Order: sequence, then C-alpha cells, then structure tokens
Amino acid sequence: MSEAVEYERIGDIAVLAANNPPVNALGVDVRRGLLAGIERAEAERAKAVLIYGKGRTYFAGADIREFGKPPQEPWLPGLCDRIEASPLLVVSALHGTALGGGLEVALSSHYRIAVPSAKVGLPEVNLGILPGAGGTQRLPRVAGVEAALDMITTGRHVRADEALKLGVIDKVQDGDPREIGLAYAQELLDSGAPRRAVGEMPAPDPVDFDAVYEAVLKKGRGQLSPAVAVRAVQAACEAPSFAEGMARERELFMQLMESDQRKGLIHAFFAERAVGKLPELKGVEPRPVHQIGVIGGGTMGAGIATAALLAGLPVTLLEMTQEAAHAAKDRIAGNLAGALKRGKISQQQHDAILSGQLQLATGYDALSAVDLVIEAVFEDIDVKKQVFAQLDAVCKPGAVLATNTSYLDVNEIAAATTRPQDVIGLHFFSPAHVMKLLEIVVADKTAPEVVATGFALGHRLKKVSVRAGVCDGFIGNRILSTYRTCADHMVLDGASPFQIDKALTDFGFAMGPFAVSDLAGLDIGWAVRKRKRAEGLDPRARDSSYADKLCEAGHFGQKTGKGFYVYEEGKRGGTPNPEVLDLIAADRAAQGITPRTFTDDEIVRRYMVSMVNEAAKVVGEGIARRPLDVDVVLLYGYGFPRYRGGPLKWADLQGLPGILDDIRAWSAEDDYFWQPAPLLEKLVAEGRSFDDLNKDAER
Ligand code: T1G
Repeated sequence: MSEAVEYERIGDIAVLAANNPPVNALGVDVRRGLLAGIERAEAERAKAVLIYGKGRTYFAGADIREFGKPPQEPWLPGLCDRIEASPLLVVSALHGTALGGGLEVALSSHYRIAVPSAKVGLPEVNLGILPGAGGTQRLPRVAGVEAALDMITTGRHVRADEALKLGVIDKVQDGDPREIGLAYAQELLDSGAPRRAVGEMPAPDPVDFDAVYEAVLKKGRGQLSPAVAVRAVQAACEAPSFAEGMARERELFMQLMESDQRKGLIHAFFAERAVGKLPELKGVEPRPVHQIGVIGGGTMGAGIATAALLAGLPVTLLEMTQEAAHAAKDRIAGNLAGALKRGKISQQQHDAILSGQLQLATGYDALSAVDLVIEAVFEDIDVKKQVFAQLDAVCKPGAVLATNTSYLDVNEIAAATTRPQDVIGLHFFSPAHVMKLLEIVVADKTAPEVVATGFALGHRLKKVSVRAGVCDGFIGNRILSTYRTCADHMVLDGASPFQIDKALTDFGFAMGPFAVSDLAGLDIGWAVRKRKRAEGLDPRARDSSYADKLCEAGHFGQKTGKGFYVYEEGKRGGTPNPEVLDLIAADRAAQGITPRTFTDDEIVRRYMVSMVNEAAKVVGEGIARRPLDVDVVLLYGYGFPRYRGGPLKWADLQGLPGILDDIRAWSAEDDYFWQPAPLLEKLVAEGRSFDDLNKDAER
C-alpha cells in the first residue's frame, strides 16, 4: 500500500487517509492507494469505508502536473465508478478545498460530511478543461441542472453551508475530519442507511441547453471550456444511460485536453505560482513590516494605502497640506465603501480602519518609525529625488524606501539617498487596491532582503508580484509602448482604430488599445509622447499627430466624455468618434501615406508579434528573469486573455520560426521598428522555445 493513502481499520470501518502534501492532489500513487484501500476493505469484510485527507485539505483535484504525460492506471473516472460500485458504505469527510477530481471522488462516495470552513467546486474550466471523472454527470443528479451548470461553468468555490443547501453534501459538522467522518459513518451504519450511488439516481430534468451554451460562450469572450462543459451536463439529462453520459463527458474532456487553451491556462496556473519563487531569494529573510507610510494621496497613493489598510497594516499617509491629506482620506473612504459594498470587509472593519488604522500627516517626521514607505507623488525625477532625500533624513535605519514610479530610473532615485541598498521600486497598477499585479523593481544596489521584503509585502496585500529590472517602463509599460506604437503604425497605414479594437477584443482582450487609452486618459499618452520627443526621437522612428490633435482639442477620453469614442452619461462603453477618422486622414495626407486595407488577422498578428518581439528583448536583457514573468505581467496588468497563457506562451504555441519570419519580412518596410530580438533569433537557431527557458530557470 503506497504511503500516499494510509489504511486503518476502526471497528467496522476501513479508513483511507490521503497523505500527499501540499493539497492531496490525486496523482497516480493516490489513485492506486484508494483503489487498493477499497479492495482491501472489501476483502477484509469491512462494513463501511471512510475517505478523508490528512494535512490542510481533502483532494484538491487531479494532479495537474500529470497533464500532457502518458496517463497511468487507474484512471480517475474508472476509480470513481469503482468507489461508487463498492458494496460497502462509502463516506467522504471534507475539509479545506474539495475541488475538481476531489469533489468527483466525494460525489462517487455514498455520503458526504464536511466541516463548516470547507469549500467544494469543479474549477476545471479555469484550466481549459471540464470535470472529467463524472462531475458533469453526478453533480446535476444531486444538485439539479441549474446549480450544476452554475458551479461547472464558473468554477467557483462553494462554501459548505451553501453546498449543504444544494444537496452536494449531506451534513456539516465542525471538528477533525477523521473524527466527524468516523462518527458519521458509524451513525449511518447504526441507522441502516442504504448505499446511495449517485450514478444510479434518475437523470435530471433538462433545460434549454442551446440558450445556456450561447450565453456561456458569449461570456467567455472566446474561452471554450465553459461552453463545452454545458454540452457535457446536457448529456447527463439526455444520454440514454449514466455510462453513455460518462462516455460523452470523456469525449468532450479529451477534446479540450488537446486544445491550446488548456495549455495556455495550465501555463498561467503554474506561472502565477512560479513568479514569487526566485532562486536569489532562497533563504533570504524579509525585514519585518508592522506599519507603513505612503507619500502622496492622489489616486495611486490612496489606492496603495487602501490595499495596505485592507491587509490590516497601520498606514501613515503624508500629504503637503491638511486639505490635501483630508482629500486623500476621502478617496480612501470611497475605496473602502466599495470594499464594504462588495462584502470584502465588515462595517466594523471599515470603521476601525478610518478611525485609527489610518493616520494623516503633513510633516516627514511622522514617518520616522515606519518599517516601509511607498512614495506615490508626481512623476517628475527631481520631485522624486527631493522626496527620497527627505526620507533618507527622517526614516529609521533599515526602513525600506519604495517608489511607485511607473517608468522613472529607480537607480537615479536611489542615488539621491545615502542608503541605496534600502531603495526599491514597488509599481502598483491602478486601481491599486483592486489590480493584482505588482512589479517589484530591483535597482543595482537594492539589497536581497529588501527585495524579499517587497515580495513579502506583495503576498500580504494578496498581489501577484513579479521581479523587474530597471529600464524605461520596466516589463509591462515597456512592452505596452511597443505594441501601442504598432497599433499607431497600422492606423497611419490604413487601419481604423475601431477595427483594431474589435479585432483584439475578438482575440480575447478585455478592451482594445484605443478604448484602453480612453479609460486611462489620453493626456497620459500625450505626456509620454511629449517627453520622448523632448528627449529626442530617433529620426528613423515613425510618429503620428492625430492623437495629439485630439488632446489639443481637450478630448482626454472617458474623463472628458470624448476621446477615440464618445461616452454618454449612464451608458456602458462608447461609440466611435467620427472626428478621429478625419484627424487620421489629415495625418496620413500630411505624411504622404496612401492608406491600405488590413484584415483582422493581420492586425492581430502584427500587434502580437510586436509584443512578443519586445518581450523577448526584455527577457534577453534580464529585465524579466524568465519568459513566464512577462506572461504573468501581461495577464494581470494588461488584460491579456488568460486562456492564451500570455504573449510568450502564445508565441510558443504559434511557433517561433514563423514569428521571426514575419519580423524579418516587415523590417523591409520599417527596419527601425521591426528589429528582431537577439534572444528570438537565438531560440529559433537552437530550435528551442520560451518554455525551455522557463524550465532552465527551474533547474
Ligand atoms: N495538482 C498539482 N499541484 C497542485 C494542485 C493540483 N491540482 N493544486 C495545487 N497544487 C500545488 C500548487 O502548484 C502549489 O505548488 C501548491 O500546490 C499550493 O497551491 C478529472 C482533471 C487548492 C485552492 O483546479 O485552486 O481535477 O507552488 O499555492 O493558494 O476533473 O492551489 O507550492 O510548488 O495554489 O492555498 C482541478 C487547483 C484539477 C485546483 C490552494 N483542481 N488548485 O490554493 O495554494 S483538474 C483545481 C487551486 C481535475 C478532473 C480534472 C489551489 C488551492 P507550489 P497554492 P493556495
């Protein structure tokens, strides 16, 4: 008997305890252990079997690391059928997160008990697949079709009390899972409770599956798994037998298993967990952070303060005047009111934050005792350097001095202090209390424990933190600037900004680049263009003026009601602004450009290839440690469609040689913009992929 499942006999009950940390994933050893345990219990004439998980959780699903490898017996669907078919009474006791194949094992048990804090779910669609061990057939039989469709197409984790109401579990009781499981199994034996095979329950009543399918497909914005899962649940209602329903589920499961979307989503799952693991931080202890300071109470400063307050940290917010400090407090109160409304905090927590946890100040001395300061003042290098000189004077030794700049030189800011080793960039994304991404910008002299402190703070604020080196725009904004420029070039050459936005939302982006600019404010891009022109543009760089003209007319996007789109009060989204097309036509004429047509495919290809090429430069220069770091930044900060895994995962799935060929072909028309990244050329020459680099980094 493998130690992945321990066998014990308590009276009439055989106890199978899963012991496969960290999350009792149903890897081959666990599956073999369960099968052997059931067979032994039957051979030793037990009357009942209890299945539970040791450690922090019941089974959290199939072992995702086994995906794509040759499957090993016993397969999970067959194992679930075997558990269900056992003549013994099988009981599962759930704690932690019973997810995916884990809930499927529980549903193949005859009875389920759970501790109140347990959660259950079938989140397979979030991995680009669907429940493949009977979940789409058994869940509708216990919870009904509507509830099953909701759980399966959303993948949401359902709390024990709701699961009880839905009939997914039979009893909720606090205590140790082994103890409550044993007591419940004995109670069922004593009461002569019958075996209750879910698979033998009648097929549930159907719903209008075509309508559900269309609605789910639309909501997925191109992601297929939730919609395909609807067809599997449909089989639970329409298949002539349970076994044929299972066969249909398997067929659809295998289709999705072969899909690029599955590869993209699994990559995203592991990439977001890998970004926090940096070899250089192994064994490096972060500095303790018990209270923090935030300088600047504008949108970003207030958002950062809110994120820290929501994580339970006392915050001292510094502004130049009382008036500005109170305006900052109002912004924070607005953010907290939103969190209260979304049920993220209780009224009590809300009040405690505003009546004590948050302190306002107008003098730097107020920051003398904090463990970490985050500066979020106006994006001007001289202003930043003055602020850091002041922090250097007042902050205690060992305090971490962080800047929230989104592109300025962190080395130059650090040099304005006598302790550059304590300076780091913590680049939050707006709104900072909502957006999960945090770029941790490591300057040349930043000490390892200061980097570790940045990651520890990111974890505490529930952020996905990614290490970035110092360059203009770090990882995200640098790559954004390139694919945004590519979009501008396509507009100059004949494409309409509205066609570009549509092509990229069809590709899966939440919004197209021009709608995003309207949301962020066109004045931001205008300031960047003016800064770059002032620094001196390379004469070979193409430039455009249509967006400047829009700004000169006072149109900054959503905040002024007009930009690339026109926004009406109370209406979602905008309608294309026809004035933009006139400005573009004038810009083309002024540059002597004869416009041509672009297909949506060409638009997406050029946009994506420009993104991949710049991303390869970012990795090649070491600004990003691994390709997966870039993928996570684009996924969490730039609305990149998750089911495509990120730009470099997309590139691998597309094939790097074809991408390099395109760049070389397009450099014939613009050899300044389309300069192939040396790393890309190297990988193609070696026949390797970005994923190979990710694997190298693990070694
Ligand atoms: N397989 C392999 N490793 C897993 C895993 C899994 N299912 N789940 C988690 N891990 C690893 C994870 O990579 C990390 O490793 C460590 O466990 C802790 O995870 C037929 C086929 C359970 C809610 O989708 O949602 O069943 O980084 O950092 O924040 O229908 O992990 O430490 O090396 O995330 O407390 C369906 C996926 C599978 C659940 C815990 N199941 N996991 O969250 O910790 S498909 C899922 C989670 C399936 C069947 C199909 C979360 C969690 P490392 P963590 P956490």
